[in-house]
Amino acid sequence: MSEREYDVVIVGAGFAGMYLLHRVRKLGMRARVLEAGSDVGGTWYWNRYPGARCDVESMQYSYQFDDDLQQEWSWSERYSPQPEILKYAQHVSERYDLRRDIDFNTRVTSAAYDEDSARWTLTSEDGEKTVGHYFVMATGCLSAPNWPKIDGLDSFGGPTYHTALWPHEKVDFTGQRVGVIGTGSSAIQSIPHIAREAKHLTVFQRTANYAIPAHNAPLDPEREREIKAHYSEMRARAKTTPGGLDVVYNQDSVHDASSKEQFAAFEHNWQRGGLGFMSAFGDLMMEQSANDIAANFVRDKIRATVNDPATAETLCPKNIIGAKRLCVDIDYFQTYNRENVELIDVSEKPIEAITPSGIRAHGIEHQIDALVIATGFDAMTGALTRVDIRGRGTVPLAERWKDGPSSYLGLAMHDFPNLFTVTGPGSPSVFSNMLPTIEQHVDWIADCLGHAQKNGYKTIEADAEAERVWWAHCQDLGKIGLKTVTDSWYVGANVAGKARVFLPYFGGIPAYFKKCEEVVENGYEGFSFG
Ligand code: NA7
Repeated sequence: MSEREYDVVIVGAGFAGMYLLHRVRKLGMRARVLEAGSDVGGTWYWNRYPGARCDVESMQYSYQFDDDLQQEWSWSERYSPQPEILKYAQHVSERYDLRRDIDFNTRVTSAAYDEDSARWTLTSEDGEKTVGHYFVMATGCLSAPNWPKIDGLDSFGGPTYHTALWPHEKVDFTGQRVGVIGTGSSAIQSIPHIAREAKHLTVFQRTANYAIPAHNAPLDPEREREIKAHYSEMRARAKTTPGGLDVVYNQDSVHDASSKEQFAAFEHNWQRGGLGFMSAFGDLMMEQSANDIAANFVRDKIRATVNDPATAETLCPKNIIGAKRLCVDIDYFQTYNRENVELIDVSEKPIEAITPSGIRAHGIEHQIDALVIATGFDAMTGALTRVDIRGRGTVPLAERWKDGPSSYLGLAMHDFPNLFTVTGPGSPSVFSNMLPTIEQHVDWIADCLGHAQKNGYKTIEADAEAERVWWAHCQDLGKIGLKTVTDSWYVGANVAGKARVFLPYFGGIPAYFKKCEEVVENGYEGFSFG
């Protein structure tokens, strides 16, 4: 076993880890990235299920730190598919020669802080130790797969695929009877593809989901030229919106519009497609009666698409629209018009068991040859708590967070000196266009390391009081409006036994970015340097 020492050790070679490596190199620091996968790409490396693609338009879901990079890269579609985003990540790693500082196939299992040397020692699965003065978890918000607790899951005789751990080679469902558990974004993207191949597809739905059409298409070269000619303006506009997307948000109340105007606004957003649907009015997430109008519009669209009225009703979500992350679909609801697709509602009675040859629900065993688990992630905290991280004292992070996490700005925690989290709980992260938000966090962390380097500091740590106040603020923001009314992974409700706590920051990108800037302007307010 070798002991390797670096200025910065980064866990994860997704978009966050790659950019951070690039930034800290520029500070003249020695850095090492430890990555569980065999290549770069993070979420786009693991989520290879059929139909996987970004739900943010690719011209916006891309790096902006280097204008040459954003000018030279061309996306082929409005919403790029996973293989193309992975190719982009690989291109970036080559363009900036990143791979030479990345250890692949290296899953970190523990990290311990030594107060005397002010250093972290990370241990990977094979026992190798890596020491870093600074330690950054760039492990993503949606990266720890969530397996459902269903009796007999291990007894299934055929192949089982989790959407977040999809094989690298093509999975061919031709002629097979396939069962899909879950109807979140991953299922909604993959179901139309699986249905086209499979002999029979049975979908087990616990909660119906809202999906807005992507209206995906090849990227119009004229539009690409236009965006590239004014790229920085578009990026700047996006930073003025709550979700960091270049979408015009109407602040008016839906109640001030006539029925005709309401319909026109929703129809406009429906035809444009994508995540910006809720930008039609300003109060859709604030009160139930406003939300109902948007929800009914989408339910009517589902009823108009799905031929069988009973299936259409089962597919109509009953909960608040927007409280769970909206899905962006391509032919999802249309898929239920196929003869070979069957929908089983398990909302009232859960799936009873998985057997060696099928899935049993409502006393009926549905025979399948292949099982697809599309049950999502232990979001925002799972990737952090699954590593045994011990800061000052011996209490592991997972233990400390058993009643819910806490963090200062989603960037750092008291008692964990020299540790940073990229897009950690308490930051806008999943409420925003992730790539620009990742860049903002990485820039902040790299600038902070540069500040410590310039001033000869050895330790950086969030103050307990600053963390307490910030976290309380995040929880207060979560109580505004309808965001936390529905069970969702935003509040940890999708993982059995997970504390119900509002995980992201809900104050919007402009307020968050401003706060991060003010912290720096005020001499890194809320942080102590040693
Ligand atoms: P999601 O959105 O968490 O969806 C998981 C789905 O799996 C959801 O429909 C769950 O129902 C369902 N689920 C979970 N456990 C069970 C059991 N035991 N039985 C039946 N159904 C179950 O994960 P995705 O991977 O689709 O998407 C995650 C994010 O990635 C997405 O928001 C995008 O931002 C990208 P539930 O709703 O919990 O009742």
